[in-house]
Amino acid sequence: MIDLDSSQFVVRYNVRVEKDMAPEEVAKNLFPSDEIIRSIAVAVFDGDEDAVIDGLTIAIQAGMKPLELINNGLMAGMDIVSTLYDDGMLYLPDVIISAQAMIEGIDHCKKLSKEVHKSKGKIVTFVVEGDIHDIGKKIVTVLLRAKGYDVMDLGADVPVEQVVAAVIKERPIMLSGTALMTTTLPAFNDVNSRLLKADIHVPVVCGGGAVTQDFASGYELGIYCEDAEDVPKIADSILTGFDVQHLRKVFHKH
Ligand code: B12
Repeated sequence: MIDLDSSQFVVRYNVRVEKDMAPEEVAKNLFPSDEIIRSIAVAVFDGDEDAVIDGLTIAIQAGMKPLELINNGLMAGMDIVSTLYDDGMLYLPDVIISAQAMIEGIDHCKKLSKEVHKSKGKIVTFVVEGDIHDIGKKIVTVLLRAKGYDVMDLGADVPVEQVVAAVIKERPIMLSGTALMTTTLPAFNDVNSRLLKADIHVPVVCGGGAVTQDFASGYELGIYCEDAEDVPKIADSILTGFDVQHLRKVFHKH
C-alpha cells in the first residue's frame, strides 16, 4: 500500500485552473456584436438579474421587440454558458444562476409583449416523465405564446398518462415535448402509442439535447426539431394543413 502524506499534495478539483483562458475571455469573443443586445447576453452570462432587466429596458426604449430580445439576447447568453459548461470551463451553479437570470428576463419580456393575442390555436408543452430539465421548455412556451398560441404548460417530469389526458381534454393542434436525458426518451414512444390507441393523430414535436431526428422519425407522430425558434413555425404550418409527413419533409434536416 502506498503511504500518502496529505500535506504533500493538493486535490485538483477545479478544472478551470487547467485552462489557458478564463471563461470570461472566451465568452468575450462569442457575445453578439450589437451593443445593446450584447449587454443583455453578457448580463445572462454573469447571472446578473438586475443588469438583464436594465438591458431589456434600454433595448425596448430603443424600439426592439421582446421576442427579438429573447432570441438574440437572452438565449444567446445562455447558449454561451451551455457551451462553456460542456467544455468544462463553467460549473453547474454558473449554469443555474445564468438560467435564473434568463428566466427573469423572459418573464419581463412576457409582461411587455401584450401586442399579440387572439389565440391562433391550443398547444400543450411538457418535459417527459423522469426528466426535470425545464429551462428549454420554458423558452419554447414563451416563444409560442409570443406568437399568439394558447399554451397549456404541463411542467416537467410529466407522467405519460397526464400528457395523454391533457390532449384528450384540450384537443391541441400540436404537442411540444422536451427531453434532455437519454434515459427518459421512451416516454415519447409511450405518449405516441397511447395517443394512437385513442385515435388521436396530433403531431408531437420533440426537442432537447437527448432527442435526435432518427429517434423522432421512429415513431408515427414524431417531428424532430432542434431550434426552439422553429417550434412556432411548425405550429403555423399545422394551421395551414400540414400533416406529420409533410412537416418532416419541411423541417427535418435529411
Ligand atoms: C441545468 C442542468 C441541470 C439542472 C436543471 C434545472 C432545470 N430546472 O432545468 C439540475 C441541476 C436540476 C440538473 C439535474 C440533473 N441533470 Co442536468 N443538466 C443541466 C445542464 C447543465 C444545462 C441544461 C440547460 O438548462 N440548458 C439551457 C437550456 C436553455 O437548454 P435546453 O434545455 O437544451 O433547451 C434548448 C434546446 O434544447 C431547445 N429545446 C428545448 N426543448 C425543446 C422542445 C422542442 C420541441 C424543440 C424544438 C426545442 C427544444 O430549445 C432550448 C433553447 O435553445 C445540462 C448540460 C447541457 N449542456 O445541456 C445537464 C444535463 C442535461 N444533465 C444531465 C444529468 C445526467 C442530470 C442529473 C441526472 C444529474 C444527477 N446525477 O443528479 C439530474 C437529472 C435529474 C432528473 N431526473 O431530471 C445530463 C444528461 C445526460 C444524458 N444525455 O442523459 C446533462 C446533459 C449533463 C451531462 N453532460 O452529463 N441538471
